[in-house]
Amino acid sequence: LDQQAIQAVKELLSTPKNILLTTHRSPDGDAIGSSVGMYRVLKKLGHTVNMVVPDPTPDYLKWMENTDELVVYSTSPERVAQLLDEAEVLFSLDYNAYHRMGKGLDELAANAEVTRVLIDHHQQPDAIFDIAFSDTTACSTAQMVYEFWDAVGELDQFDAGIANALYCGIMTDTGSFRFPSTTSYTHRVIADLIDRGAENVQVHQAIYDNNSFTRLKLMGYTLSNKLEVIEEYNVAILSLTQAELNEFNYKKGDTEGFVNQALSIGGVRVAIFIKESDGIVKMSLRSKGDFSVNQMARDHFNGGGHINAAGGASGLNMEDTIAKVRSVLPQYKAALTS
Ligand SMILES: [Mn+2]
Repeated sequence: LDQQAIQAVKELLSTPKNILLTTHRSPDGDAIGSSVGMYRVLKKLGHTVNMVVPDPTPDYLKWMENTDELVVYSTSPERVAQLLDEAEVLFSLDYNAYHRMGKGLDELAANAEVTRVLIDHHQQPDAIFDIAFSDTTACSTAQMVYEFWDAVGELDQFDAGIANALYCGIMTDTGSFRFPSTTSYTHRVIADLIDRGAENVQVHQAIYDNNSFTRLKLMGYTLSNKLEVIEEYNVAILSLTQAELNEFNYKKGDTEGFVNQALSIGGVRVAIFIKESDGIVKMSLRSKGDFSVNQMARDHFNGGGHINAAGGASGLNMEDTIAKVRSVLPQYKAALTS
């Protein structure tokens, strides 16, 4: 991490501050894990701390400490505006541009009179931050939060609640330590988190052995009826309409991981999951090896992310989105079939 930025943050946190922690829309394990990890350390250091999420935390993450204290912008916009008004320091965790928090909250954040601190691993951070920790090689923001407190010299503040939260962030963003971003350093961080109280078995169970019956039925339906492999390009496509989601009593988070099932097919380089939800067609893109779905999402689907994992939205309906995916594949034929 940038030593100058570490010095600046040490100076900033040397007196008690009113701190607001924020993360991206549709928060995942890394977003919530990083928030909870930061929250608990900062509280122990004597700061006034609040956590804001743009929309509700999915149920599968609610076992984490302090998740009942997350203030949800979509249900409590006035409370969030008040917190932003009172805050002296605004942390952006696991996202690097305010528009990732969605409409309304992005403007509130941009207009707040605060010191802006970034801890994030996504590509191309906005230039709005006063103190920025941006590392696109990091497997997760949670790993960067560990690195941050190590550099600040406060790892001794870590307890089981912090260790579990950061363990969850690293585990979920690395697909359980299997994506290329997983390094020996990641494993050293994980080992230290276990030494500091992370309950690795329980965290795995809480995330992966916690399916609802309807989610498994939806997964079965999707894999049986809505999975298509375009062999010419080594691409797999999955799709679900709002009507299909309704039929299976869809709850937020239920389709988490579906795209990885498609990517697990031997020979498939790219998997794309297209989901219609709240009138918007959203996409999750995943790849194996060095094919950049970040680039594909940026080029064609108003999105982005990482080399092997990205998101986007087409602005079209389901049928046209699938047609658009098919129409852009020839541009990538060399990279998809080499
Ligand atoms: Mn992340």
